[in-house]
Amino acid sequence: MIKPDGVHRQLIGEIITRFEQRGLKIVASKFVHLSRERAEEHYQEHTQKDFFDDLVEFITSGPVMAMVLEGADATRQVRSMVGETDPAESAPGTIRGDFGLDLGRNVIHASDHEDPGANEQEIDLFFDSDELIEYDRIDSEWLYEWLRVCLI
Ligand code: D4T
Repeated sequence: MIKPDGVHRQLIGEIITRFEQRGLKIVASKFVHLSRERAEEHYQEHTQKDFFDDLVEFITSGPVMAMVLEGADATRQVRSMVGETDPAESAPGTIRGDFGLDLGRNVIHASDHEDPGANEQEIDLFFDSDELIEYDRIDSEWLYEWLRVCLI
């Protein structure tokens, strides 16, 4: 999910291009202004943290671009492209390392790959099942060795 700072800073195209070029497949996308209720549910693990109110205020302060990306080990691959929570700790080349400076304005959210089921939960929070589109990328056989082996 590209956060309101990423949207206002016109980084949507740049960020989506990175995911597409990596080989990830966009299977759903939605430009949405989150309600307070949905934002609080999304960040419920942080309810007791002192930054919770500011976080909810920020994430509901403007539109976000939510999307579902598919690919081998996609959650882990995306997290590695996103960088650390704090942009100051994020390596150059990562999204937060290239476009962020401040922990509270870290441009993008991605599901936690170390929390099994988090990605499915978040997909359900943002999308109905009929909004996920099934299709094949035309370059799939060049992205996956096993697929090319099957086709030969
Ligand atoms: P999100 O969930 O936004 O992808 O971020 P992370 O998964 O990388 O990190 P997180 O859940 O620990 O934090 C959620 C969100 O809260 C902001 N934040 C975090 C903040 O404003 N102050 C803080 O001290 C922390 C730890 C940044 C990301």
